[in-house]
Amino acid sequence: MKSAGVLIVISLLLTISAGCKNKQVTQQGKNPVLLGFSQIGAESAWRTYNSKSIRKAAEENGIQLLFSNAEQKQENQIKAIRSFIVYRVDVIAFVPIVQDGWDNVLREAKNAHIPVIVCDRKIRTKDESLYAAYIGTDSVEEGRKAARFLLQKYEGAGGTHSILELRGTDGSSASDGRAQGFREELSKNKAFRIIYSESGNFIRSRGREIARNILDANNDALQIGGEKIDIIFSANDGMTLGFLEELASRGIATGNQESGITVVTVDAQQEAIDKLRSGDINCVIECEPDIGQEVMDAAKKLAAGERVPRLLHVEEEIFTENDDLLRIAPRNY
Ligand code: GYE
Repeated sequence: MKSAGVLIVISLLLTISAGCKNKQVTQQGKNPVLLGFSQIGAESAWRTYNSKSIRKAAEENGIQLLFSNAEQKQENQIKAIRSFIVYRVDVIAFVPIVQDGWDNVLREAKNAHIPVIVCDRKIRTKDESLYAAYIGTDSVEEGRKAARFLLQKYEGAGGTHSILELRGTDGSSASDGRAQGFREELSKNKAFRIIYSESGNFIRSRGREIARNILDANNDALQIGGEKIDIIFSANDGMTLGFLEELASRGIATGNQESGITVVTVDAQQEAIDKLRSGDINCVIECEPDIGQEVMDAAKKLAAGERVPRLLHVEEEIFTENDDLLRIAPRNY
């Protein structure tokens, strides 16, 4: 009688947990951690590799992943997070496409006692209790690194240096942070002036389009209002590569080629490193897309009710024309 009662309770518990979460039960009979992940989309090679990293790490860590692609729309991300809450996942992780506008949905997650990991891009909120941890890059520092490279390169050069900036998605911490850090550090030398800035949304074809429009309007010269551009600072490699394609098609030199325009770019995908090696790009600021393992570590701890560090900035390098470029390990994307 006693054992029958226990059996009923056990099977009831199994039904409830299966009904609530539809979880696969592992061979050991333990429920795997169920992680809802809302990705922005696939705007760049960086992003595609970032998604790969998340999927791979989930698999390697035995984490059941609900992966949702928002196709560049915040409203889709909010919907995805709501469905994760309804599904009663153990942990929610998401890459916020922009910094603002998350409070309501994150409060819903908090009320449902589901911990949230903010990945890759940061959010802006007055209520820090709405998420457990941030894991990813330090975009402001990336912008500072780009500026520091220029301050050094042009030290004692005399004259003024005009800059064209390609921004990523406006309102995102990745783009706004880089722009902020860049200006902050660059303001130390008044010889630098940003004379043109446009958003290409982190998309390669948009980078090319921006170059095409400027060159078409200026008789194939990279100039704005009659003023020649000396430096290009681009918030990601995708836009840089698109922009450089257009310049090359019109015979305009960049990098350390004869009278080349200086190019500084962020991400460090293989194609950008190749262009650094061939001398078409002067400086590449690394941004690490491979954060899957860190996210899974945090998800497992949070699901177990443990605490995790609030802020994890991944380590990132800077590669310049002055380095021994052979030492750069092959990139994964
Ligand atoms: O630099 C860019 C991507 O959020 C840091 O987004 C990320 C940026 C990355 O699409 O290529």
